Amino acid sequence: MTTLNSQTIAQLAEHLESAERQARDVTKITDDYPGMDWEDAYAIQDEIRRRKRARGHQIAGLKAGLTSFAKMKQMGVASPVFGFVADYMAVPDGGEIRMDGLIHPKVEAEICVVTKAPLKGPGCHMAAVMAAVDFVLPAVEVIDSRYRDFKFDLKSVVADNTSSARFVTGTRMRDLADLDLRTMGVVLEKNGAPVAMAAGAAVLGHPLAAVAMLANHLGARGQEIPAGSFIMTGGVTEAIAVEAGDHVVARLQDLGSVSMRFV
Ligand code: OOG
Ligand code: MG
Repeated sequence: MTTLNSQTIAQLAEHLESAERQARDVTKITDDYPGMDWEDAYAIQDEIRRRKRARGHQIAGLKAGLTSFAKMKQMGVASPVFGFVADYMAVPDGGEIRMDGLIHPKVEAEICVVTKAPLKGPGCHMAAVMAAVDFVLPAVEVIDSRYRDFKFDLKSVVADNTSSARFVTGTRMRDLADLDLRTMGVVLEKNGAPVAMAAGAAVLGHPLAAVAMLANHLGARGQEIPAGSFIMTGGVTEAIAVEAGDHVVARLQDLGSVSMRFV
């Protein structure tokens, strides 16, 4: 049950999506609607998805966020959130990302999967996810909260589609059976220097646990993860702020590297 009426939900979606499209920050929506609940937050995100589709965009993937202890600590929150990425957010590996379309972007290295079978909760678990993974690939997500100074609470960030802005995927596909996602080392470099590092287990003990959580989250709402979905399991390390001129490389053990330049 949402607490906000559909008109308010539509107006807040317009407010947040316009802030994204115009690359300007706004105050957090819970300042004005302190009583809003999780249903409201996901309803606003759904309305943002509907607006993008109506404008001709495709949904490129699903994401879990705030799944690592580093990220939860950095943002001062205690539970994961779920969102989506759209086609126009995709940047090719080695590509340039224009700062003028963004507010205050940060980068984070992520372990991602593409599925070959649908996943449906409730009751989705690790083994079901393992059976459904087609291949594993690396990515860097560029998050760009629309909220002033990147400060938010969980409901505000869910409504803001979990800060989705850009993403860069690597081009090497690996079989899950050949990898240990828990011990997989991840190093994030900015301008040649390592700025953050961690192992896959930082993400909920195992990155695939984030996929099971996503399936269970969707299942509670009568939805599923369709076969063929690209899923980002969440930043392994804390997110690192970038500015024009920065060159970012993420190196994921056994998955290769992903790079981009901010201009
Ligand atoms: C929310 C999005 C978090 C991740 O991978 O943890 C996220 C934020 O920190 O702005 O995408
Ligand atoms: Mg992320």
